[in-house]
Amino acid sequence: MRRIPAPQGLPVVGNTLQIPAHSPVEHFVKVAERYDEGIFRLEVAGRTIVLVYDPDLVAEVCDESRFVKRITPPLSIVRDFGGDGLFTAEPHEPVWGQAHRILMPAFSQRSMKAYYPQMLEVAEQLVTSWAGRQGQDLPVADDMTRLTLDTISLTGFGFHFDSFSSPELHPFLKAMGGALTEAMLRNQQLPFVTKLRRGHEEAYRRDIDTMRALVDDVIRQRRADGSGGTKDLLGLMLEASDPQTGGRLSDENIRNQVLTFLIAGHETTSGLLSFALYNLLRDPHTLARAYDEVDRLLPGDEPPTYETIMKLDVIPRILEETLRVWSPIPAFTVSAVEPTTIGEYEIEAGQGVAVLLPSLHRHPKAWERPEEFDIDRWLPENKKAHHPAAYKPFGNGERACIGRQFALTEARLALAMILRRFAVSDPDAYRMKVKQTLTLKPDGFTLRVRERRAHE
Ligand code: MNH
Repeated sequence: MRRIPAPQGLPVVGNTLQIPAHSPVEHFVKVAERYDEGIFRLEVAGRTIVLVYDPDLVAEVCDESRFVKRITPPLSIVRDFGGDGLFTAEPHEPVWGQAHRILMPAFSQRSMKAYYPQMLEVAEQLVTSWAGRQGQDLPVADDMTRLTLDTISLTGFGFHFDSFSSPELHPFLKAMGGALTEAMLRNQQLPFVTKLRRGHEEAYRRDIDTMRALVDDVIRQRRADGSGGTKDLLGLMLEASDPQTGGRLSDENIRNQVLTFLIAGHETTSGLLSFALYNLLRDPHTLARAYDEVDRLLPGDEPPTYETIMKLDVIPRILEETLRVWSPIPAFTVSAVEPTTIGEYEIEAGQGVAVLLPSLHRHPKAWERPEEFDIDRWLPENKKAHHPAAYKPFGNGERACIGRQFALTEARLALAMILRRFAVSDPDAYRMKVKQTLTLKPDGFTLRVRERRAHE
């Protein structure tokens, strides 16, 4: 057995004070570069966390008979607003299984086809908005957020944010950003510090109230419309029962699920699209291949059909490679069910182990030329060569992302609509600056567009 390497900390506070409050992941990735072992340990805010990024060790912690998701920090903090929604429910809470079984059908490939008209409606609002702002600096992450928030709320709940009709982002987003950032900060704070920050506590509670008020509007509006039988997420939650137990979701749980989907259903896809555009601007050859693909598959001005979007090949590989080099969720955590070992390291029962995705996704044992953006890694003949545990942007096992197909369908469509209509450029040559609010996004990234073809 070997000791898990650990950077030197201070008495009592351990490594807590070494972690920069607003960029913890960037720090963890730097620490990871010092340890070829692919694993290290930190003492943060009175807890021990183990981080892994060697693909063989990750394969072991992805063994669901030995490691399960538990609601530990930061998720136990996110639970202040996510409640017992899917993302922040404990595996043993019956409501997790019930909601999972009720909602799974809403995320099948067939459901994606049903959502497609609304996905298209919002994507068209994006390109219309950009067509009217040619030559201006467009705030990429903000506009991708408008797109993805409007898409999940319209397809999931029949609710219109109409984000493209306003120059300001919806107050829901400011509240969400505030709450997610506070959860990230608290994750690294000694508990007495959290108690001392009274003003932050008040702002945090206000942000949560703002988000809950919106959720209540969404549900109230559906009940007022009386649209019984609607098969969207909210319709299923209000009417379907669990095929296994026959149980229904409580009103309180439905509120938690709606808030969970409003957040989880847009925040990460927005990051994915922003990073994808960043990667394309840095890689003219791949950008040219993407233009070529949309010109071939989507000639003319007619709205693309779902079937055509499913035929894309270059664009989905751009998305897969983007999720490798810039995973919007930079880590997920599982806990040991019993005392166990991974590789030559002992792990105690209950010990949380975080899979550090940026380091895993660039691990030299699993990836050739790891720093290079190369979409051909994702050609079917090359894909098989990857280490099976070296790519986990959507998490693992039964607690993996339920919205994966949703995100990828929406992102394919948005990129295709953007690239078929616009030549994109960033004359200011943006340099990547990652902003972390639990999830990652490029901070201050703008681009410019001009129409590629003459439109009537
Ligand atoms: Mn998503 C869980 C990444 C898009 C809804 N998501 C997860 C996890 C990761 C993840 C990682 C696992 C977290 C953990 O183990 O603690 N999700 C993504 C990424 C994208 C994404 C990278 C986009 C790109 N997610 C979406 C979309 C939706 C969604 C879109 C909804 C429409 N995700 C969820 C839900 C869970 C989840 C709900 C929790 C699932 C569960 O535990 O049952």
